[in-house]
Amino acid sequence: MTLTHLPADTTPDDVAAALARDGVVVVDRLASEAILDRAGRELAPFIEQTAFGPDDFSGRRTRRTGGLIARSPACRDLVRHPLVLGAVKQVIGHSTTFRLHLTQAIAIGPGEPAQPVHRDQWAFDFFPFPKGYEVQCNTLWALTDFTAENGATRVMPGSHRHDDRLAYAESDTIPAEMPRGSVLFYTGSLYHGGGANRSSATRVGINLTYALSWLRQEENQYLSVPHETACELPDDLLRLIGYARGAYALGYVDDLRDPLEALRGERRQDGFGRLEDAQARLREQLPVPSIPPR
Ligand SMILES: O=C(O)CCC(=O)C(=O)O
Ligand SMILES: [Fe+2]
Repeated sequence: MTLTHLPADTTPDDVAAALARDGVVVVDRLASEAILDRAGRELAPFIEQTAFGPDDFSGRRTRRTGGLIARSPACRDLVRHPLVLGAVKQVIGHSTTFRLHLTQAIAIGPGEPAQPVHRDQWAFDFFPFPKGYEVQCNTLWALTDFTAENGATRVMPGSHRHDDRLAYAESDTIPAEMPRGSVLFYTGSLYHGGGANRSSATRVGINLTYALSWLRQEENQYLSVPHETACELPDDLLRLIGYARGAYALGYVDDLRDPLEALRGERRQDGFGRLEDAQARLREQLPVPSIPPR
């Protein structure tokens, strides 16, 4: 088992190809020091106030701090990183739209044992999705270096093709070591888990995940982002966090209004239009900016 690392000037195609092959890939040093510093500064007071997890899965020496769209403008940029959105679109763009699934700073403290190995898509009530049908794509941005000693995520490249509900141990996995600013991509079907932190410092990652829009979001964005804050956010970010229909009709408001129209206080009377046109429009609205040439 080896973990593929790609350079920061890689393309969405290469990230998506690695994910199709292995279910996991690291892009090294993608985030600038400036955005990492901003994110660190914005999140620090919230992480400090977060309680440790209540059980072995959440981690009794781990703090999980959410609501990052509301709390951290830097995370609003990370969540829309063009390389990420371009790759995510290829991994789960087989449905009409995808959206943000959760935002979570994961701070694994010294002495934390390894998290049980799992698939993140088990969150969907353990529904047995068909092999190869990806429903979720994750990013975990390294705010500190990730090392085997300090709790780097443990991964099993290729395990996205394994059977469901298998029990693996830490010894079946390898550490996703990466320097600060790198981002670990993995599909919802990859077997993985947080690593044991045998160092004296806390390991911090920012987990931003995306899933098909017809599945329920793990983090409720409508309540995690206060209404007043949502009203100030740009349309593309709002659509990404969930103010868009999940397919032709999912998530509409009262008289067939699109959620974004409702948030903006607009009222159109023409409903959603023809199915094909509506689907094409929803796809076009996906915020997938092109990567400027270097
Ligand atoms: O923090 C990590 O390295 C991964 C955590 C994880 O996999 C989870 O909480 O689902
Ligand atoms: Fe996980």
